[in-house]
Amino acid sequence: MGMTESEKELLEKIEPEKIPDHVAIIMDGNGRWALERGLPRHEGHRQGVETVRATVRNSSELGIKILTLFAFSTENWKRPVREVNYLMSLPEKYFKTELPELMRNNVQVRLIGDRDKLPGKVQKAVKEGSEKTKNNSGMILNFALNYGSRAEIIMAVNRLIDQAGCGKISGNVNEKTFSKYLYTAELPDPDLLIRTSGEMRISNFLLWQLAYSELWFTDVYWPDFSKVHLLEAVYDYQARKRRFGKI
Ligand code: V0D
Repeated sequence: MGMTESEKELLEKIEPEKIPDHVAIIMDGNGRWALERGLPRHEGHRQGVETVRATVRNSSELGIKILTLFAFSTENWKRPVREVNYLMSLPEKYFKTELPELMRNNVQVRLIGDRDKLPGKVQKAVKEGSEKTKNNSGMILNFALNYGSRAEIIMAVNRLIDQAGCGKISGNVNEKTFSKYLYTAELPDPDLLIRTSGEMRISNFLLWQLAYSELWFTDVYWPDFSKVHLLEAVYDYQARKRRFGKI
């Protein structure tokens, strides 16, 4: 594929050996994108899936090792039933069209969040998608579905209490042992968090894991987030690391 001039310029400035290992993204602004165009909200989500496809491809090409996408929060159940139903059709649709490319690009799909409360068809789609890709050794694509960070921390505490109750934990709990009880157990913390659509909040996403992450915000709505924005975020991340290194 051809590159735009701005993509080329950014790529020349990016240091390939210092790509962030783990990038997390809050994909916000599908609804606002649709509203501005006089389209129904689901059109924004449909376009949002296209941006997911492109971002997965671009991240994998750049050498990002883990991409975590916030697809559905525990708060999102409060949206209109019709919208929630539409969103719940997306994982199955995603794998129908994307599985061949995920396999070609050696991408492994995983899920973080409370899967038990998701509709059966979503659980089935996610289970099949992660099983089919489980032996892929390239980028890990982590979808946060029905995810809330405080609930995750409470779940971890309760699992710790259980383990302690049957004598499986000896001594004190430290940060390292605690983090093993989170959904992100075997993953390193994100190096970079991206949030689209102008909101500058964390919104109950990876509260524990983002403790030391660089945060990058853009006004661009998720459906308009493109390769040039990903490159900008990575370039800014590297510039911050360079400045930090000099002190
Ligand atoms: C809507 C923008 C992919 C954010 C992207 C169920 C909100 C498009 C998935 C997906 C959603 C999830 C799991 C999986 C495979 C694909 C997805 C939801 C929403 C909520 F294993 N996009 N996407 N899931 N949107």
